[in-house]
Amino acid sequence: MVNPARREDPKQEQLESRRVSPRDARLTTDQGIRVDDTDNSLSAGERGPSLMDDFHLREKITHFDHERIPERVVHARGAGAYGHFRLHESLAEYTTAEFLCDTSLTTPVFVRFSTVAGSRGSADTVRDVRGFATKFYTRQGNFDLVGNNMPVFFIQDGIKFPDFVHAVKPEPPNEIPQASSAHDTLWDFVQLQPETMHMMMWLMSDRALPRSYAMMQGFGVHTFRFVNAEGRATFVKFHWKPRLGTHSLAWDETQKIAGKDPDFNRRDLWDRIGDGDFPEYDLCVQLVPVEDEHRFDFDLLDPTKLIPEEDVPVRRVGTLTLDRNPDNFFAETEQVAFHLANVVPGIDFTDDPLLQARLFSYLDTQLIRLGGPNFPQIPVNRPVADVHNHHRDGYHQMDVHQGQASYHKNSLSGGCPVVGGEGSYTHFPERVDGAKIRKRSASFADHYSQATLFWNSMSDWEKGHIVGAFRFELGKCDHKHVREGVVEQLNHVDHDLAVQVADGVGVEPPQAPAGANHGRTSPALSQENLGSDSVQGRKVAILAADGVDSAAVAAVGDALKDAGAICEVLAAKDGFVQAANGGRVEVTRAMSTVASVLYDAVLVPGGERSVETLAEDGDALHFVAEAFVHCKPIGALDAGIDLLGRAGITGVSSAEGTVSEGGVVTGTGPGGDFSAALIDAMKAHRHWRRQKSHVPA
Ligand code: HDE
Repeated sequence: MVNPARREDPKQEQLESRRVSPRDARLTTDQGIRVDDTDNSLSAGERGPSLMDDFHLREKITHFDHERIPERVVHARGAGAYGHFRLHESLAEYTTAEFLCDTSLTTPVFVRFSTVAGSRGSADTVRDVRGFATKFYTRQGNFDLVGNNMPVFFIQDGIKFPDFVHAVKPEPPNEIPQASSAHDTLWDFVQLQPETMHMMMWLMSDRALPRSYAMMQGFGVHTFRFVNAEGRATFVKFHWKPRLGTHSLAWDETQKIAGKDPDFNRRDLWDRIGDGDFPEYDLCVQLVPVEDEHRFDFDLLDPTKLIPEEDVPVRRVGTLTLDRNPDNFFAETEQVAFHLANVVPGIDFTDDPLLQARLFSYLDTQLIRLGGPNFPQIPVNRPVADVHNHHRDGYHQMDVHQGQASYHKNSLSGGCPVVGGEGSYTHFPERVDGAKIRKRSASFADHYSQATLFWNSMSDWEKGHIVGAFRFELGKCDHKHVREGVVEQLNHVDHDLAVQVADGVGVEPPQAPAGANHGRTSPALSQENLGSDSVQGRKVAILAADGVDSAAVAAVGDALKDAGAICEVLAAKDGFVQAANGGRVEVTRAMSTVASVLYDAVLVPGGERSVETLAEDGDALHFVAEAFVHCKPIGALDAGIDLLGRAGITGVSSAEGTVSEGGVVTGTGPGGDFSAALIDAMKAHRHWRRQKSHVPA
């Protein structure tokens, strides 16, 4: 479904000529010859051997044999969508990039979200960094912003990337564990490479467990350089801020979803776009004048550091809207080729050594993955800007280049294509001087201050989740010296953190802090401060059985839908349930096909017979109890309140009217109050302070 508000989209127009529909078509070979039978091979007699004459059989099998291409060495698992970017505030003062200067322009984009460590078929909800790669099809050529959902990285220098990736990937002897950092090699790497500590804090936080790609921030990570029309440079960090707020899943929940619906995030993105609930993000920039390059207590070129938003404000300059699902996963999402070096005039690089190595890697990797140098001609990768040069031939050349001359300078093609002129890319003439050395800059030496800043900025519940994550991951490490080494590193971040982790993983807690905690915080880092006022796209399960109060289902359901939530009625069987008033309530899904972990909130409507039936049903009891343990909003009306007690949830109010406490909303009668209170509880997304509960689920 395309956003009807979009009038024209040059990228979609370009793709249209490449789209192939089977409608009204006849089955043919690749040569266009109509096929009379595709179910039986040509053979010599009914039980005789197959014949080489069967060109259709040979072609069909051969193509099948060659269907696979190598998966991405990292970020193999992903999901993509098209959309558009609208600029609200011109940045012409800082950059000549037209799509960031002209507020009348709408720029088509393709975005691919991904996990990093797992294989193509791995589950979506693993603890991992998420890729957030955006290809802007600008009129000046493609600009790729190949970012992540965390603002820093594990290493400072690209030469360590193969080491890091080998450590985090499944271990060589048995290829275990899949898509998980909870194993010895990763933590061995970490304990010996303290520059990882800041990123490990992010990875152990809830940022590694996004509820939805639509509820996740994005970051360009490196410091880039804007260059304006006068040639003046400004350092820039790119951010994406989701309109729906930044929300996460519970760790226990992510593990269960990995079994119940391994495509959870991919499906969520697909469904949102299909339903017209388009994910939106604000593009934001942090701008640092070149004169201020050395004013920070860290190096701007160090990708393990962020610029606290309290120090340099984040300016919202435009909005990205994802509004079209791809037609074909392989053709588009798998074949899309991002490259950090795809920049347009006005955007340039810096000497960040991680960035520099990436400038090499992305082109190189596409050559093996996509099989040759013509991958920019694959429809999803093609710019909307004209492409003319003297690159020729190679595997899968799609263009038919005319003319005698494929060299510059030429007179035989009239000197064309002409080099230079207005709008040409000019590299920033940075002055460089230095001896060839292999040495990390002293300005990159502090590995702990920002890890401490992150820890200090967390709310109590976030700290609890981080400690739990470290205990889980280290608890999976067989080597005690690896656990000890990590605890020692954590002691440089924060003593209390190190002690708590040590306590959980059988390691002697450090006696004294390795250094004093600087006590600084950055409130912008805490998810406590990153909510939104919207329940758009949140999924609510309504539990029902025969005898359910259909008026309550309708009234609360309508209020939730009006607020943008999605309601699904779940019952023991598909079809419908009989309502208390004799009518019918349609069942969306049988409870056995889903689970509470696939929903954001639960509603138990009244109706005594319905509640009695649910109370006898282990699936229903578990559903409610588990939602409670995962700190989800729960609404219960009239007799429905009893089900909470039967599920082991104690201390629930049975007072008249609507009562909302810690995300549990009870009501007698489905008045407007109840729906409003439930929606309010849902805005908080999760009631994490509830986590000390002893409900067994
Ligand atoms: Fe990547 N990275 N990376 N990376 N990266 C790839 O390119 C690499 C880094 C990121 O959806 C690969 O086409 C090196 C940082 C994303 O298709 C590969 C280094 C950040 C994606 C590669 C880094 C990223 C990739 C694998 C250290 C966040 C998925 C397949 C020098 C700012 C793009 C491919 C997509 C993919 C190399 C570090 C983000 C091998 C060598 C830092 C989102 O080229």
